[in-house]
Amino acid sequence: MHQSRRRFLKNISLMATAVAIPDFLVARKAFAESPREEWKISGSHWGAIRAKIVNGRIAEIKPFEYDKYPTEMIKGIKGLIYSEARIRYPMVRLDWLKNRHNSDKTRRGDNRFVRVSWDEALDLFYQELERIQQNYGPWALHLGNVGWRSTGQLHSCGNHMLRAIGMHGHSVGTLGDYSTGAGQTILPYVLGSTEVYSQGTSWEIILRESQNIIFWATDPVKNLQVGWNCETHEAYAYMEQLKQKVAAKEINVISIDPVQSKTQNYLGCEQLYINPQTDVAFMLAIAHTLYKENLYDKEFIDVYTLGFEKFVPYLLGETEDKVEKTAEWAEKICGVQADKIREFARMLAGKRTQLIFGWAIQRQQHGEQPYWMGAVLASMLGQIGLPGGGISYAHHYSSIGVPESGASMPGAFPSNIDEGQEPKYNNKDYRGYSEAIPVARATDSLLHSGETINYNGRKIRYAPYRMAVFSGCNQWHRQSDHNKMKLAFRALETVVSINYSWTATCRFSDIVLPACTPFERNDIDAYGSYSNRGVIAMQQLVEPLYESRSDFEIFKGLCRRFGKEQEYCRGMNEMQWLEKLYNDCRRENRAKKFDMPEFAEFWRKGYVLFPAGRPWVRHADFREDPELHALGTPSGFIEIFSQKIASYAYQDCKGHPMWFEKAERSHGGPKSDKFPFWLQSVHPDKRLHSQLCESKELRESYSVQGREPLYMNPQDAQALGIRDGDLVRVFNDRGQLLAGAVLSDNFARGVVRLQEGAWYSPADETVGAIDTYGDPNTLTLDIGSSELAQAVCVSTCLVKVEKFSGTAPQPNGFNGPVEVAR
Ligand SMILES: Nc1nc2c(c(=O)[nH]1)N[C@H]1C(S)=C(S)[C@@H](COP(=O)(O)OP(=O)(O)OC[C@H]3O[C@@H](n4cnc5c(=O)[nH]c(N)nc54)[C@H](O)[C@@H]3O)O[C@H]1N2
Ligand SMILES: Nc1nc2c(c(=O)[nH]1)N[C@H]1C(S)=C(S)[C@@H](COP(=O)(O)OP(=O)(O)OC[C@H]3O[C@@H](n4cnc5c(=O)[nH]c(N)nc54)[C@H](O)[C@@H]3O)O[C@H]1N2
Ligand SMILES: [Mo]
Repeated sequence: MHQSRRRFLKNISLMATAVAIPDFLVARKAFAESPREEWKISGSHWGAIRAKIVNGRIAEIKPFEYDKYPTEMIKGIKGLIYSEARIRYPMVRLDWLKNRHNSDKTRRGDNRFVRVSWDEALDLFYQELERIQQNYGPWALHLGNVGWRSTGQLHSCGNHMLRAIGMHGHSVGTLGDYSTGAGQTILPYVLGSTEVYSQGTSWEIILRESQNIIFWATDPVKNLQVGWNCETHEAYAYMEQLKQKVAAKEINVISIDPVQSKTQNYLGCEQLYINPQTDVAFMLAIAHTLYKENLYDKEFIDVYTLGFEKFVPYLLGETEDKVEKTAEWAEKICGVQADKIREFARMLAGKRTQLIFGWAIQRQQHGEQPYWMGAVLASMLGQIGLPGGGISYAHHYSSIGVPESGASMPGAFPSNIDEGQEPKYNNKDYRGYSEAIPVARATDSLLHSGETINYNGRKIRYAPYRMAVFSGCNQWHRQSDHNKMKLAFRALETVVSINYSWTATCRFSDIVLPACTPFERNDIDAYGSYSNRGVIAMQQLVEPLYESRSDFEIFKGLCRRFGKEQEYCRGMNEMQWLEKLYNDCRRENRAKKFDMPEFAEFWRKGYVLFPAGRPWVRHADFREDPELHALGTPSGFIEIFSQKIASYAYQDCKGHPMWFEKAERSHGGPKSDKFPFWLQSVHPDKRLHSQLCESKELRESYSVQGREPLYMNPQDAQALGIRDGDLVRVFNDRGQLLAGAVLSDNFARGVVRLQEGAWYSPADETVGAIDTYGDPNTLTLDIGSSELAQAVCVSTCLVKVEKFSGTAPQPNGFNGPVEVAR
């Protein structure tokens, strides 16, 4: 038994390749009516594109002509559509098909699946929903939080899952998100809004007025490549101007980062190296200097903020910890010399300074603190609400900083059930369990069912959910600590995944349904997530491949099984929905004097563009009149001290920002003697998370020996006998993976990088199995940021690195399932 199983596992990748069908055989109706050659337009997170279709197949993709700064990622689109990893048919895990919810859960992830018909697959899915609602109730079903589903307002796949399943019954939902969980929880207490998803001061104004721009843990040149809606890339025009101003020494730009980022290299600006996870210590010392040297803006503190006097004693070492937060104190933690800290503080205070934070810095333990302390620093500098001054938390995201046109954007397919309607099962009895869990605590909820945790001023009681449905996300990429997940998933009786690619999430599911890609359906989208630059048509480029269907069709089929198909789609098909969404938008815009042609004309042309909006300064209204434009905080002012947070009496997030030591921290911090490297898992340069990783052509442009690159410092590598291009094993107490070494001076000693979204490819389904491709979440720590936000802590992660010797297992993540007979 054991022997044959070993052999079976060894052959997984070979077998999967053997059943692959050449893709020219599968484009259904490819040669039917379509003309031999035509150009179509579509949109994506990576921008708008023009595609040349020849005989029903995509021959060429080029950027939309309006996009002056297209991303290289569009080179991956063809490879994504025609990838080996495409889900071809509905598939059911072998043992689950035999034994249903009593299956052997330890085998989940062994990748053995049986092909079934659409009818059988949807029947099974539906029967499971019935079983859960009838035998248990809403607490037993969990809908995985929707992630970076493809663009397109009609087919936005999460909405389809939420509406269809919501018509059947209630379930356990999620709170917050992976991106900004700590930031979006703390900032409403401090600045009165989440800030992270708000429009920011226009770049035009920043470029004109700022004397200092501090890029704090942010890499906009890398991260502006993608947008939540169809991306315009307009912000790059300002990056280009900024580069010129750096060269002409007109603006002083400094990047505070342990790594020389793509942005820093592009702008040719200065780097201020800081030890990872230590920014708060550095900030406290800056505040200490400003205070001691009388460089802070007392009037601003007086008029616009609350609680400074409760914060100062902490700064001066007059509270419990008795530690004065001097530059000398901070130097030992953050690695920036004391003199340099003081000099930096003076420089900030003397000029018009714009602080611009990224998000990775709050994806760490106590990730609430750097954002809160950033707001305190900005308050002490007194420039919040001034043109080119103050603080921003999002200028690296979706072209924030490009002014809004003011036009309305098309609405979306509804995610909720229609008013006046009821689900088939309207049971709302959660038996005392919470109706929603903080998104990053999904694994803990399974491992610690029934336990109660603190969260943002209330209690969460983990539901022992038994069934999970994932669509528009890749849970086995985004969630930390995959070995912990392997154990937790054993508590699940049934897991359903809907996707177009055979991700690790599909591999660890029981029922897998093949959606089509956004390029195989018709849709419309906003052009520009914040600029509202226009409306873009997403014309179907090719027919759905294999047996894939749009999420709309899939969930229509599910609703048919409980008599709610008509209610679900309101009796409209794809093109009728598009026309409705477009016409609703056109009507709103007519009232605002924005011209839009009739639908037919729009569809033919493929886009509408609106004129640029007016430049704008964030928080200017609050500065002008703090009473009339009070912030959304309890007091209406910037809260340096929060009575509300203090009243929660949490140990890891108190009444004002503080320095807290981390569970693991490099450069002399806890556990660094055992695991000497800080692993950062930033967002990938040539992917959107795990999307496009399946695109072979694009992947081969950055992978090393077929593995994800591990970036590291050349001296560190030399000390370990590692050369550029070597295979390395990266590991800690939580897991192990293979990666390919890339040596670069951009990385300080003690710092290594694996980009998030590398496809999780465990050698087998057992706990501890080596990841053959290099997903950092094989190694990351799965704890909550604090009792306040309970957000992800992916940046709190130490590892050890060694040169790999021996025979390396082949990367096995990209070949789809191993198809077996029933
Ligand atoms: N270590 C580490 N981990 C991280 C992060 C980090 O910085 N470090 N970042 C976190 C952050 S900020 C985020 S936002 C998350 C991202 O996590 P996710 O949003 O889960 O990541 P994606 O890879 O974009 O997954 C989207 C999935 O949806 C599928 N999909 C796309 N379009 C459709 C569709 O039309 N229909 C269906 N059914 N499926 C579709 C794609 O194929 C893909 O598998 O990762 C988090 N994880
Ligand atoms: N190309 C590309 N762009 C993207 C995405 C993508 O997948 N690919 N995803 C989008 C999404 S969903 C999100 S959430 C955003 C993510 O946006 P962010 O979270 O801001 O981006 P990251 O690239 O993870 O990290 C930004 C910088 O933070 C630095 N950093 C990390 N830890 C620390 C620290 O402790 N101190 C300091 N000072 N610096 C630190 C890193 O070295 C890196 O240069 O990006 C969006 N844009
Ligand atoms: Mo994100």
